[in-house]
Amino acid sequence: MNKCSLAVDIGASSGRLIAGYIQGGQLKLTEIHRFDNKIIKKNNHFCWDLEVLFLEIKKGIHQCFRHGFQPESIGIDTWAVDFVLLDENDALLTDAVAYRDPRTDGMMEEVIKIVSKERLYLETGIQFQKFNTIYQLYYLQKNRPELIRKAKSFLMIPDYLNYLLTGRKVNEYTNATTTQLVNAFTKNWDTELLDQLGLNKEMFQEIQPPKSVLGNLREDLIDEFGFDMKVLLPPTHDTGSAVVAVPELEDTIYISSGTWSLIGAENHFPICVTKALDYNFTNEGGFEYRFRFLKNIMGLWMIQEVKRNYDDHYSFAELARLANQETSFDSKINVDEDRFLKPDHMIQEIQRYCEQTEQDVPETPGQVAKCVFDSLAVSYREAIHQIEEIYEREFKTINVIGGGAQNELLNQLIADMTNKQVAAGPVEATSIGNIASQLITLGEIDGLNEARKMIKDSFKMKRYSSQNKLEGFTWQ
Ligand code: LFR
Repeated sequence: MNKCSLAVDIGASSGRLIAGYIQGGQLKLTEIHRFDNKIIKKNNHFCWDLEVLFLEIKKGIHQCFRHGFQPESIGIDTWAVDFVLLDENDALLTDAVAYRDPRTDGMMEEVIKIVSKERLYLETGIQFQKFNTIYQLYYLQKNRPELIRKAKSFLMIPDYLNYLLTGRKVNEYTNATTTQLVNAFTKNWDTELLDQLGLNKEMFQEIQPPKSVLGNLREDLIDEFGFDMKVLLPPTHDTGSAVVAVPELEDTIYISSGTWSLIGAENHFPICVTKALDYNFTNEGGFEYRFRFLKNIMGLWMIQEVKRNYDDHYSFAELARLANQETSFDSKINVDEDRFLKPDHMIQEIQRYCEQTEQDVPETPGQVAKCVFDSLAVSYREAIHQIEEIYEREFKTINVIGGGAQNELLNQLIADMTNKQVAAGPVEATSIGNIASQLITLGEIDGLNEARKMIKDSFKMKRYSSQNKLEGFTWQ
């Protein structure tokens, strides 16, 4: 049996368990298990199915032996902001309501009447997104105050899955920062803010940073799997893990490209200036207390929904190919409007937008896809301008990481629109960052710089520029 560290990486549309290990000075990956993650309707809300997700994690752990691995450690990351509340017997008080649920409509506006936008931003450094945990909790406080009163534990999704694995309850730091309730300077719960909102402080757990050892598996799980392993904390926010795996940060803006496109740079301190607030940039907590200064752009969610609206009749690769043929179609949408967060029908919403803005309405799948890709690239370009304005300098390269790095059409569009070099990869950045963080914790990699060097050495990157255009495009 080979030793490995196991990354559990669950995104909004799929999850995977990946075994990672070092061989000949390089980081190697073996995919153990992959599964779908779907939003379900429960008690009138869009929710995540945590029971199914935990079963899939267990299924993956069982499959390790079949792949010749005995994991030494495991680390979980997922999307951010969502949570569950537990009562005094550690029973669930709430469903895991998904951040795209409209329950938070209007909540941000109410919260900023109590606490000013400036105060919120200056202390937390976090962007204003209507789905942030703070607005979800405020919704509960307003509509189901008894739940907040009864709650003894507030756990974010990876915290809860970690609790199921170990029986230990903590709030991991990188994910906790996305609540907009953590002070960016003390790196702890902003208790003054909790008081102002009247939130029950007791339910928040101790914040623990990545590289913490959470503990061992629960006894019943050791019996079930036939082995024990260490449960470690990587950055449990997927974007936090992904940015650990950005191989080139010098003069580079990264785009973590998945359901969302997260575009930004890494800093050793939060940038909470007025301009950053105006442009709605966030300062999310990262590995070793670095900060991700970035902006959320609607991302591949748009094309995932388009594909779903066509009843999955076209693959992503086909949609990219068809888009590439529509050379003269030129309508663009503002991808960052809330109307695209969870429209009833994405294609119709895009069409309506074009109609309302008096542009040609996309009719064919190629036109719809072209409109989405072009509009995403325009939004990236604008965010890059804003970053350069705030930093008062230019960045040379854009490093696209994550699943979206496989979208060659979009990579080329980014190069063309920005006139910058685009480096694409690694594709499994989130799992790689998760594993690298575990290997640092276990003492097998000597810190973040070493990890990034090893990652650069171990995974191929593909380069794009506006001068050297590709002929055909692929997108797996
Ligand atoms: C990406 C991501 C983003 C976060 C969004 C909602 O998967 O984690 O970083 O803003 O999902 O949680």
